[in-house]
Amino acid sequence: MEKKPITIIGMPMDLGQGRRGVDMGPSAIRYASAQRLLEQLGYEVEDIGDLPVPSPESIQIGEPKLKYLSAIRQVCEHLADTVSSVVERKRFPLVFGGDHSMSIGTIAGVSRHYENLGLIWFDAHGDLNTGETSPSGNIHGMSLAVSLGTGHTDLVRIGGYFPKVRPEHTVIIGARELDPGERTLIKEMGIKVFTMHEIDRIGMARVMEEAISIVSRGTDGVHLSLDLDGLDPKDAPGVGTPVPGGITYRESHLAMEMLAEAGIITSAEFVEVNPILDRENQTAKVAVALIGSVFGMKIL
Ligand code: HAR
Ligand code: MN
Ligand code: MN
Ligand code: MN
Repeated sequence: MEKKPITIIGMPMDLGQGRRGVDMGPSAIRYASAQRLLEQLGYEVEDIGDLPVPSPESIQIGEPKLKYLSAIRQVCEHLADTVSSVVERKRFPLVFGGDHSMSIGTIAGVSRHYENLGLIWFDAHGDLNTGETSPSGNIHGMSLAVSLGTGHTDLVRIGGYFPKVRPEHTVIIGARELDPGERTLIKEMGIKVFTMHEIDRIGMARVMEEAISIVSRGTDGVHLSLDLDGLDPKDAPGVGTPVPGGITYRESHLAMEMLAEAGIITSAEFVEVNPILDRENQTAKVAVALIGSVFGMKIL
């Protein structure tokens, strides 16, 4: 990857799910020395701080099928504009979360600069629910559907256009917990999903070769949205919705190293780090190690 200057944005979003603490994710990732590592790798790095997010106690939850819809729309619009201005300044946007509902904003900000954005969704979950299919009403379980143009119009239209990405340019890696409505949407849209089954069966190296070829075909940029719960909870315990049987530390490193070698990633976000549920900041440290790999860190 060329050494494009990097802009770090913190998104202390916790309105998209029910567990407190994920708003401290950006601080935890910073505390694990993300910026220093990137500078050691030779990048020019600026950190523009955290965007404001209202605390859940200070606002109304609203409609139970789409909790905190109005506040999430507002903060995602703000994130979209912030990310967009980073891209305009010819810098690489690197966003620290925060729960995965924030991706609606990140992707809205990035996608307006590309004809066809590729998307890698690294996650235990599909995040392909809508208000109708969600078992929880938590918008962090809807953000991929919204980015593909499916869901509540207030979310789908963030940034003033939709869809942000097409299903044929999207891959999900690490899925192992999908709701019935998400399975239906995957079939209807024809989204390529590398579940844990495929990772076990053909190995992460082949999964990544195929994933890279799908997201680079006919695209002019690729966004990496990495939910730390894609990893096994043994390696990344500090997440709100852990699911056993996940991607190992080593497999996740290989995936990031292969993305670095391919040189295709043009923006990235690392989400769902919850330091309250973590052990000695282990999950943020894993996030920073993966950030190192995706920006070209090598053992030798
Ligand atoms: N699928 C469930 C729901 O919609 C759980 C989603 C949990 N999501 C995340 N993001 N942690 O991947 O509520
Ligand atoms: Mn997610
Ligand atoms: Mn576009
Ligand atoms: Mn998840």
